[in-house]
This record gives sequence, C-alpha cells and structure tokens, in this order.
Amino acid sequence: TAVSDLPVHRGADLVARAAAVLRANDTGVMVRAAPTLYPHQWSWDAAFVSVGLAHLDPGRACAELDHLFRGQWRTGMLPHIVFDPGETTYSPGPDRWGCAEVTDDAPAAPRTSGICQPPVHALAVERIVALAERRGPAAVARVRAWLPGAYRRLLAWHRYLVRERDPLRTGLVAIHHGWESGMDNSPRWDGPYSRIAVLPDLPPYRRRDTRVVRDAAQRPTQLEYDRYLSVVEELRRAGYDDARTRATGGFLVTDVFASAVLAAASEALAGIARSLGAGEVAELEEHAERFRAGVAGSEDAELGLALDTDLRTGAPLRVETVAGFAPLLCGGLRTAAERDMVALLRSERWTGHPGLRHAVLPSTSPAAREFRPRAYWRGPSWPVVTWFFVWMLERRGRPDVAAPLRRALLDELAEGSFAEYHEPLTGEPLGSAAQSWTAAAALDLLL
Ligand code: 9YW
Repeated sequence: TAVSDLPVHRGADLVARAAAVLRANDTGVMVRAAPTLYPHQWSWDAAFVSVGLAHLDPGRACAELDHLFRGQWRTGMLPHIVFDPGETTYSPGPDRWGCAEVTDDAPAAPRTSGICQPPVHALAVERIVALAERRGPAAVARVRAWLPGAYRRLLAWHRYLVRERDPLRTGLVAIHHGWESGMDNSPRWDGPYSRIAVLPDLPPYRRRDTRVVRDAAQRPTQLEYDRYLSVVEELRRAGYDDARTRATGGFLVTDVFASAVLAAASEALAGIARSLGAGEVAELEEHAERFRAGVAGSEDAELGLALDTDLRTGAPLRVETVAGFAPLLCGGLRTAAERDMVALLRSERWTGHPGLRHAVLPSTSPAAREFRPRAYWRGPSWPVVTWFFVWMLERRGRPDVAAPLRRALLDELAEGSFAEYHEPLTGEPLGSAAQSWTAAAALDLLL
C-alpha cells in the first residue's frame, strides 16, 4: 500500500511507530544508529536523528548533538563514531582506532574513531531552530539558550574541513577513507581501493555486520573489508595527522557529495551566525560560495553527473551514483545545466527506471554496469538519502523536484520496518530494521 493513499490514521500510526523506534534506540544519553548492528553514535546519523527528535522533544534533540560534540577533536574534527563505553561487540571498536593513544588531538573520553563523515550538522541545527519556532515559545527558549555553544562547535568543525581537507582552496573536500563519505562500499571508491595493498601485518579482526546481517551478499566483501582496515591502520600509524595523510596516505579522493553538504551547511551556519550577531558571517558565506563552485565545476558533460576525483592519480571517478546529483543539494549550476540534471534524475537511468518499485533514488543507477540491487551502497535505495535530497531541494526552493521524491519515499517507508536500505526493484527492506535515521526521516516527512 502507498502511504499517499492511506487514511490519515495510518500515517499517524507510522509516526507513532517511528517515535517508538527512536525511544527504543535511546540509551538515555544518545540514540544508537541501529539497535544491534550499530550500537554507538555515528556522526551524520546523530544529525539526522536530532531532526527527528526535534519533532518530539527539542531539548532531547540538542542533547543528542551535545553528546556528539563531546567527542569533538581539538582540531575541530567531529569523529564519525562516538563509542558507547558499555558496548564492546562492534568492530572496529575504540581499541582498534586507538586515537587518544596516538594523538593528543583526540579526547581521552569519550572514545571515538579517527575519521569523519559528511558535515550535515549545521543543516540539522537550522532545521531544529525552525521546528522549535513552529512549536512555540518554550521550545524556542530552549533551543536559543543552546544555540551559541552549538554554533562555536560547528564553526570549529567547518574550519577544520576547510583548513585540513581543502588546503588548496579548490572548493572540494578530500576524504582519507571511503567510510568518510558515509557511503562505505560505493562503486565510487572501487578505483582508489583497487590500489590499496592489504597490510601483511594487518592485525586480525572479527566483523560484526556479517554476523548481524546474515545475507553476506548485501555487505562488503572480505577483500574490501581488509582494505578498509588497512587504511585505518595506516591512518593510526600516521597518528591521524592530516598533513601526513595528505602527503603519503594511500586513499585520497575528493568527495563531491561531502563538498555539496559543506556548501549548503556553510550557508546554514552563516544564517545561524547572523541570527546570533556573530562575526563570522562573511567567512562562512565565502565557504558556501567556494564549495558550491567546486561542486558545480565537477560536473562531467558526458555523464551529466558531478564526479569525485582520485587525488593520487588525478583521474575522475566515472561511476553513476547518487552522489553525482550533489549540485542539486547546494545549487551552483546554471539554469540550463540544472534543468538537464533534473531531467536526468527523472529519466530511465534514475527515478524513471521502469523496474523500480518506488521512484526514489537508488545509491547506484539501475542502468549502470556497477548496479547490484542488494549490495549495500552499490544499488539499494537508502531512505535517508532520498529524504536528504527532498529536504535540500525544498530548502533551495525546488519543491517541484522534491514532491515526487517525497511521495515515493513515503510509499517506500509505508512497509513500516524503518529499514536501513531497500532492494530498489522489489522494495524489500534490507540491512538493519529499526534504523534510527530512517525513523527520523519518517517523522520529518509526516509531521
Ligand atoms: C559502519 C550507521 C552507519 C552510517 C554509514 C553507513 C554504515 C557502517 O552505517 O556504516 O559499520 O560504520 O555506511 O553511512 O553512518 O548508520
């Protein structure tokens, strides 16, 4: 059944169940990304989850981000995982990362990973403020009291990215591990990873994902995983020193999606700075402009998508993934180019593909050679990703492009398990059920 065809009370039922998912995943101090598979706090998950929480309890939304901020590094980096000290089963865990053991930049507590994820946080804060305003004076007062502290954290985070991930001012964020993209085994990274040699002395490890998700075909292969952990080991041995990694790291790639996120988030942060009377408005607007231009300049004329670049070889990574629509997140294309990109999004290579169960965005084009409908970021549709595009398109004043995606996403979510991702041709829910950011997406779309 399609949610758009359902009576109102069924929508309300989905809201109640989404709220219950967030409550059940809440440890009291943070919301686990997923109940069993991901029992810690992930960075971009926390931002998305805080938007869901803002619909229920604005104070709890602020607390969720405060928990993440406690893991912030002295450099300003927000780590991709803040570990729950009571949970020891997830791998790679804090000992494997060994951050505080190798650098004073990492906090001793809480323990964190040593890499980051797409900087969606300022966009979440912008939305939390707007939702509080919808709720009334008490919510506004709560969020306003919290905002100046959150702003300083976000400013340090953005300055870190600008300083360490784009020192040459190209307007593109470089990532040091595929996990930093948030799209772990996307075919975007196959080229760069093919050159990563598995360390002969890679310490042994036990994976968690293939024990929880029984269908191994959905998850990265063993060789992929060995390479991921070899890069982690290399980063650790470099003391998580960004300059060293830029000079010698095996994996160094510009991420067009993260760059678009930084452009949009810089715009949001500039707005927050303005509302606080802070002095950094012009600096943040300049960041937005720079990264918007970098993203627009990455468009490949032949594929019609924006592409990442392998900085070790200089080669553009020519794969048709959802990240290629990055310019639609932040703007910057000329009118005709944006029109063409929207047409591509609606075409048979993407949401107009006749085999799709729902006209949402699959992680890889179903028409591409690399498409694998069950394999994690190689084809499945991720509700959080379509939600993010809907949100950014509406934010940019393109409700015409957002509306069909919004409807299709609600239809995909109506099945009610709040899955991590879906098989896009059948709609079958895959990965973890009761994934927090999927529940947050449902709340934000329905409330
Ligand atoms: C992992 C939590 C995380 C997301 C990532 C996604 C996956 C697996 O799950 O990572 O073990 O880190 O790829 O984007 O933040 O939902």
